[in-house]
Amino acid sequence: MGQLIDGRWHTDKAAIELEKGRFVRRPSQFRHLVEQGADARFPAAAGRYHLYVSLQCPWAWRTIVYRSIKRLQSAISMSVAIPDGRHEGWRFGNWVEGATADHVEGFTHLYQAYVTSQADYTGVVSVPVLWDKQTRQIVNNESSNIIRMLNGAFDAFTDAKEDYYPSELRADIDAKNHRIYTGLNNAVYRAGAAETQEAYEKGYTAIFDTLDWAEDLLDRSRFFNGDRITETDWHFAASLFRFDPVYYSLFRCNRQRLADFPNLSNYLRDIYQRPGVAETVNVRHIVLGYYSQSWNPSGIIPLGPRDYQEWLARPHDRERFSAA
Ligand SMILES: N[C@@H](CCC(=O)N[C@@H](CS)C(=O)NCC(=O)O)C(=O)O
Repeated sequence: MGQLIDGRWHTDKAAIELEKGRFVRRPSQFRHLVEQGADARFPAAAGRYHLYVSLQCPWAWRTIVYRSIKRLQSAISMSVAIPDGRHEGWRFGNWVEGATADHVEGFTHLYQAYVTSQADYTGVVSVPVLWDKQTRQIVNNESSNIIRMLNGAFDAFTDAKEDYYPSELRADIDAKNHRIYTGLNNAVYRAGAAETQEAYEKGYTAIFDTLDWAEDLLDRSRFFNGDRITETDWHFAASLFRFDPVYYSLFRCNRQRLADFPNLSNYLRDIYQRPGVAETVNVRHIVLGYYSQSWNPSGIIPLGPRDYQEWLARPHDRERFSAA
């Protein structure tokens, strides 16, 4: 993984997100908001915005799944990056099934979007990116912001108006999101990218404490915040879908598989089987994308797991709770 320094791409495996062997995520730098109302700097509109994503990436997946469940595919276009080693950063093209060329700007590399937005940009070139086609700039490259916009700002352009961040649950959602971010979403990288035993063990312990907590909570409730699916569930599911295919093995999160947790297994199937979700989960891109990076020096790509998506499609027991 390289980076941009003053708008120029550097291929070296600069340890930009490592400090003394610990993985430290850098904050996203583009944080504008798309809002309703014609006088907004970035007004919600159909056909104006574009998503640059990867099917591998759990952060990008949040935005992919929101675009799908909110049925915004015709309002917001999308380019899917190649899941490869990223010596040149994320690239676009259609030589891997499921990836796409960039039909909007014709970018071959994601860093072109960053440099077009800010000529002297320095930092990580990450997906997801929400791009404004009209002013040709990045609106926002922080998934937690982007899904809040997709949740509400584009409601005039869809008939799928379900609110995943309802005002009465916001305090609960924010608190659980924080726990899930530190104990799972980001902790898997703390385990997987660690360069010291101690840093790895801290990540591993946080992960399994969080999964044990979730397994217990989901024994009493269909979703994290009751019978209604909320943003927290989308944050959580992003990591769960990647757990057995990648985190268990490549990131050494191997106390047990996700499949060994009965509630988490059934919960994940419940989410996978909701309309609009299955088509956003591409296990081949997940395996290819993680295993082709420097975390796996041999570059050998595992063939498994076998029948993972069939496993996700099996019947679940979550209807023992009320409403979906
Ligand atoms: N805070 C960002 C994190 C996004 C992120 O870390 N994306 C990774 C992929 S999973 C990335 O694109 N890293 C740069 C690279 O791999 O070249 C968000 O949630 O949107």
